[in-house]
Amino acid sequence: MTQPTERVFSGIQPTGDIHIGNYLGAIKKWVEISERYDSIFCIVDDHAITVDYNPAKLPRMVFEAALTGMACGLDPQKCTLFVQSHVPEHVELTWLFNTVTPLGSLFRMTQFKEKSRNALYKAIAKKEGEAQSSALYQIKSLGDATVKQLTALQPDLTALEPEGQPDEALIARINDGLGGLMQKLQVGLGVSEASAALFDYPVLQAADILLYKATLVPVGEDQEQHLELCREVAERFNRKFGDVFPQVHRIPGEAPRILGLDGKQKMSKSLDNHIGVLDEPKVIQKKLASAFTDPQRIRRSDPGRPEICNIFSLHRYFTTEGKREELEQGCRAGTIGCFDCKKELAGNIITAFEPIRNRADTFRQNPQLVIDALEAGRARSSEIASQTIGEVHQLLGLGRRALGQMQK
Ligand code: AQP
Repeated sequence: MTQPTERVFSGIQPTGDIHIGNYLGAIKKWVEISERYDSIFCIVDDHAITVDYNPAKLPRMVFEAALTGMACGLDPQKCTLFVQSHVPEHVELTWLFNTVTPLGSLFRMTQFKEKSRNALYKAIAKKEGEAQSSALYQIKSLGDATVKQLTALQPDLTALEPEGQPDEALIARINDGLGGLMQKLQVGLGVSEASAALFDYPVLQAADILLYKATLVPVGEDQEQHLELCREVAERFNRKFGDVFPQVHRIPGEAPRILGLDGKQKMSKSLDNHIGVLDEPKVIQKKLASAFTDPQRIRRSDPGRPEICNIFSLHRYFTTEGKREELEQGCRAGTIGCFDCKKELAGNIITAFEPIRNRADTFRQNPQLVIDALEAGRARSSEIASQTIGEVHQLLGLGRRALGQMQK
């Protein structure tokens, strides 16, 4: 490792199979960057429990995420790899950061809106018969109540005279009314099913990064908004308590955003729309066979539009330029069908991930290699984390040392 000047931090959630979006958007860059910088990578299990999950399965998922990362090329000799919940300072710093994080900034986070919307839909879809109707009825009445609330607020808004004396009771009523409405309008109904932890997710993410005073964060494009919040938290903290935390910068991965096989949402572990980096060849072929392509192309002879086809866009990462040109021309002319295009892609993905699958098999036969790497990673991260928390406690007047130094 060359002498590091800046530190890198990034994480991945143990929420399912690590897929080609995670690999091309983040992990491939992690492997490359750990050759040049002091790099810390984390399996973020505290993040994973912000949505519905199975506690009995979580340890296995944490292990699988670490194993997959190592199979992808994360070398414990060149980087620090550990599990978030093994270093409790992440949660502690989150709480402290909560005190400088404006609620308004959190309400703007699109990932919260998306995930709470998904949670709402999942919760409704899981119910059956009367229970489902009652859930839908609840949504309807919540919507109706919101509209009524809006109407009821009108007289108070009319009564408010910007030039006159502030009326405490009137302002309190407007505040309560607008607060409730804005929450519904900004976040949507999904908020009723989402956890407070999901809402606070970006603050935990800021704590993850800043605990190690990392400046470089290799993550996918989807995380840019969370990094903006991280910068805001660092700035607000520094302004209030002292210059402790650096500014962070995103390092883009090879692919900004890989779309799922449904062609609609981003590829995600928790949505059934991904190809796992450890998927067996047969599984890859099967998943691609039913993947979404250009909807206007019904017969093989129909001229295709590669520019709007998600399968064609994936070729960019797995297929040589010459072959891509051939596929593009054939697709436009209607001489190459989606079946052939998918078959080529499946073959190339299978070949690209073969060494990763083989390394994963080796780690599976020697699981202690993974456990030992995580333990070494925990020891190193804990050391840095406790130093940062000590510094923060001192500034905030918290902890035993601060009490020992209290002013008379
Ligand atoms: N589709 C994607 N394209 C490019 N990059 C992606 N990343 C995730 N999906 C894509 C990047 O992978 C890293 C790890 O992601 P994460 O596990 O922290 O959370 P996520 O972004 O929520 O990933 P998933 O797969 O969508 O997980 P679930 O389903 O649990 O929410 C991040 O750097 C992310 O940018």
